[in-house]
Amino acid sequence: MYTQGLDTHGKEPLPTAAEGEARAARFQGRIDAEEKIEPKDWMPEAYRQTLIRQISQHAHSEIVGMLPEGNWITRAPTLKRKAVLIAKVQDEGGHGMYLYSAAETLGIPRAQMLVQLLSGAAKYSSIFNYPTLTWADIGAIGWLVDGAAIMNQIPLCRCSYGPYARAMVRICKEESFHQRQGFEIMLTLSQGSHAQRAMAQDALNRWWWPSLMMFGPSDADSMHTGQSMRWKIKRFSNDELRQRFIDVTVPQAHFLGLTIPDDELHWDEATQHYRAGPIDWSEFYAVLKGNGPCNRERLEARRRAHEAGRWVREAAAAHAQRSQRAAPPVAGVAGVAGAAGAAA
Ligand code: BYC
Repeated sequence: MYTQGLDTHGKEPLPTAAEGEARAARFQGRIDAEEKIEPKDWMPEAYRQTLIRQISQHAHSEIVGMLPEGNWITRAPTLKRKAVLIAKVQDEGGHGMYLYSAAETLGIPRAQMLVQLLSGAAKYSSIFNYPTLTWADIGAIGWLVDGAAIMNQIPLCRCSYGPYARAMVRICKEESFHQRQGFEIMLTLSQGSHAQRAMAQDALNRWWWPSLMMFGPSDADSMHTGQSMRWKIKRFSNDELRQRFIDVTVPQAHFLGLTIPDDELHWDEATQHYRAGPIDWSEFYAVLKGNGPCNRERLEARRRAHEAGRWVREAAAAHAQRSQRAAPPVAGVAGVAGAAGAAA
């Protein structure tokens, strides 16, 4: 439904330099006035490409993010935990679908985004290249990873691009529930046996620093933040959001009776913030280059899934073609039968 009207993209007559400048100024004026940019509106090519990059990376993250948690569906400790985990992983799949749809409104087909993911050309969040070794990791992912995701994504509900902003509203509601279920797993473990408390602490030890890295490089090294903030795609810088996350999460760790694995972490009375020790950025960049603990495994799992789904795609395409041939033409409504077949 989103893609209608995009067929004119790239076919407009070239404007003169003065017209181009005026158009760019009008566009920035709309952004400054907090108007939403919609798919049929004119937008600078760099704005379109920035959104395609960010939204498709975000979609890939949701889909790859299903893997670490999916690993524990068969081993969840109770039927209730299993049902909740299945629902959560399914939600992540849904988030990926909304986000691919939002990216498609910018003129890139979903198949092309998938090729970028499966070839290793596209990025997805660094966090999903870490393994889920124990059940406590499922709690830590909900509490920390979804907690970090919410901190980063609530401001995206006010992103200047309409389809992305609207997709984020529902995603954030679901992420909030995910965060609470993760915290509740950690609460249960931290109030349990000695072994359960140790498992919760071990998960926090392993997920804390990668969760801080999720927010992206420090502001000094973030190449896209300045322009993305001027375009109101991003509302806050990576470091601002990371600091907010630290400030809300440290008291939660105290409540759980767990220790944040950072000897330098302290409360700074003057600024009223918790101050964390330095992040090991060499680990972050190694993961981005494909050398994290699970990068190869994650891409391999996605490639296998894509290959296993080939027959479904082929069957759906064949069915759509056959329905189009078989359906009697409806006067004045060309293509309806084909569209219905494709949707079936
Ligand atoms: N991992 O200039 P910067 C979820 C890249 S889904 C990998 O600061 P930007 C969840 C960045 O792409 C979580 N790469 O970039 C799902 C850029 O490289 P390129 C995903 C990262 O775009 C299931 C370069 O580093 N959330 O939470 O201004 C279950 C320089 O960075 C990372 C989103 O995608 C990273 N962590 O800011 C549970 C939210 N960080 O593209 C939970 C939407 C940076 O030039 N995305 N890079 O090759 C954003 O808000 C922004 O894109 C980022 C990065 C804050 C991530």
